[in-house]
Amino acid sequence: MTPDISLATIIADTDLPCCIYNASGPRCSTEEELHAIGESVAGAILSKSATLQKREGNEKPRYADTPWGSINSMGLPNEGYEYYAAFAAQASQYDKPYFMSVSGMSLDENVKIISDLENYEGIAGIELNLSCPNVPGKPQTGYDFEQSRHTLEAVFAVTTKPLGVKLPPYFDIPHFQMMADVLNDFPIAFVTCINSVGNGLVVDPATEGVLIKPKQGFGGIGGDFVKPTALANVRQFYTLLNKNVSIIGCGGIKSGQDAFEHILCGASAVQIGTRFMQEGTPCFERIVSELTEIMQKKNYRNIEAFKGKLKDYQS
Ligand code: RRO
Repeated sequence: MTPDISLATIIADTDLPCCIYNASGPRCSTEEELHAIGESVAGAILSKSATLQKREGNEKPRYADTPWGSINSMGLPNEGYEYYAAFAAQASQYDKPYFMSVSGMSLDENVKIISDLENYEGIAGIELNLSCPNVPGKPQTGYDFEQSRHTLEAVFAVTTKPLGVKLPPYFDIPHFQMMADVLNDFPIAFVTCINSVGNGLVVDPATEGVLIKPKQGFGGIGGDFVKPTALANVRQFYTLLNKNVSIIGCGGIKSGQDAFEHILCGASAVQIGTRFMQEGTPCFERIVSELTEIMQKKNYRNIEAFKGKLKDYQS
């Protein structure tokens, strides 16, 4: 990192040495994978979304790369929340915070997990996933505003830890306002925008078939095509939410320029999903150096210098 340029940020009242880290999902399911993130330049470690019990997830193949990104229908494979809660003790060896993603299969499950996490130290915050698109028969909570409110009432009643939410992408202006109205009634620490664009379909003309096995090939879309949607969601929630809520950008970030755009729209940190899956931990170092170079050229010494400062169209 260039000495006079800092990528440090603060999320959930915790210092991150670098504003770039992993999205929940790729390469963060096992201790080995979480340690690899700890050893990289990523500014935080975030776990795979955890359920009450260990889950195998959907049938394979359940992830595919495409020329523009990825499609997945993993179906929440994970080791169960106790495994990720126990990792907090090991994460303390790194000079960066550890966040846990939680995605219970029901409201009761979320309440049970989140109340039990009170017994663990070393978890800087909980990212409550309101947007898994891939469990057959389970709608995405974030698309049901009343259910989202009900969920937040229940989980905030049982936690003292900083809690943020991972949202699905919204596409209609009134929906941004409706979700912001819900979130602004709670002491939300951060909002991560966006999860994958749910239930896309990728067709292979050679085989005349789909790319992944679960759900007749339908799955969450990540990568290049989701960046404009991710930027729109970051911008909307940056504008609409209470000012003490940090926005974490996720979606289509594979270069320093992509990270720069997310921060301009209002992101205090950015997460890497598809590209981290494809490239592994070296992506963090590369994106850090690309972003640093952009900041150097523009004479920005820290991310506060341009965070949220997106300009309207100027003729
Ligand atoms: O495990 C998954 O299928 C998955 C989850 Br929980 C999520 O939140 N987003 C996604 O694209 N896949």
